[in-house]
Amino acid sequence: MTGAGVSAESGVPTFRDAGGLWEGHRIEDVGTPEGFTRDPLLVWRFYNARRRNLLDVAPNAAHHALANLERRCRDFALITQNVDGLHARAGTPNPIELHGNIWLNTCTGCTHYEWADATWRATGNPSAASFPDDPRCPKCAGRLRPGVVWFGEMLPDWAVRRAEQAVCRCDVMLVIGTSAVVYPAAGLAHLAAARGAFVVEINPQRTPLSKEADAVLSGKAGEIMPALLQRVASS
Ligand code: BJW
Ligand code: ZN
Repeated sequence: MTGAGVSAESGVPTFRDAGGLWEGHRIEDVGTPEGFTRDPLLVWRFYNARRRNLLDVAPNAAHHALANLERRCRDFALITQNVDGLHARAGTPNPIELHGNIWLNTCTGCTHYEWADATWRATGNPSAASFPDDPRCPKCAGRLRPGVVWFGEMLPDWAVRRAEQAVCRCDVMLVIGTSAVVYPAAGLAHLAAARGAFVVEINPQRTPLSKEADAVLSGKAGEIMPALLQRVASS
């Protein structure tokens, strides 16, 4: 399971480190449904600025190592709290995205959803991407919102179910680059430990999970994951 730290070496800010995404913003304003109802334009500007920054970043050695590890394992699941889509871009075929995907727009009035970066996907040209603030649904003219999960919202049911199933049957769980404070995602590592899995934390900082983890590899994901992959490949 990964968190924002796995994308840090790609140049994507984390949330809670210095210079993080929440800095300069109140979480209640840009990370809750109430904030969106109060000031949708502010929220759209926050997310569209993040989308524009993401156009210039690429998956790093940790994303690639995880995609490679999956190809070598009989049974492997990639659970991520990240919304940036970098695991899929690195070749992970079916990441379980617990907190949604920043490239999705979903309608607040009907069931319509669409990829915000459709032009970029179709043309491969980042400068062809345009992200209007406060876009409208083509089907019902309702307000679109970013397809992410905010505080106080339920995670997608199917994603939680897939994640729990994977965690319950796993022998080893790697917990990479997350502060392990946001639930229910953080609870998955505790569930794995309770079910007897060997839990490995990979993070330059200690977290509330560190005490419970069977091993703590203290360092950057982009350095530790390729080294770990090399050990697996040569064993
Ligand atoms: C590196 C590195 C490098 C740096 N290499 N590492 C049970 C107990 C307590 C509270 C709750 C609970 N159950 C629910 C709650 C409430 C709430 C919650 O958890 N609050 C806590 C903060 C107290 N949870 C929710 O509301 C969730 N919904 C829910 O539970 O629904 C049921 C319910 C509803 C109502 C009431 C009660 C229950 C929804 C959570 C949604 C989270 N959404 C966000 C925003 C997503 C959209 C967006 O991107 O804008 O998800 S918040 C933000 O935090 C984002 C992240 O996915 C998430 C986790 O952050 P992450 O990934 O851990 O990042 P950081 O920045 O915190 O940490 C980075 C780490 O990387 C650090 O440790 C660094 O050291 C490390 N690092 N460089 C490796 N190179
Ligand atoms: Zn609609």
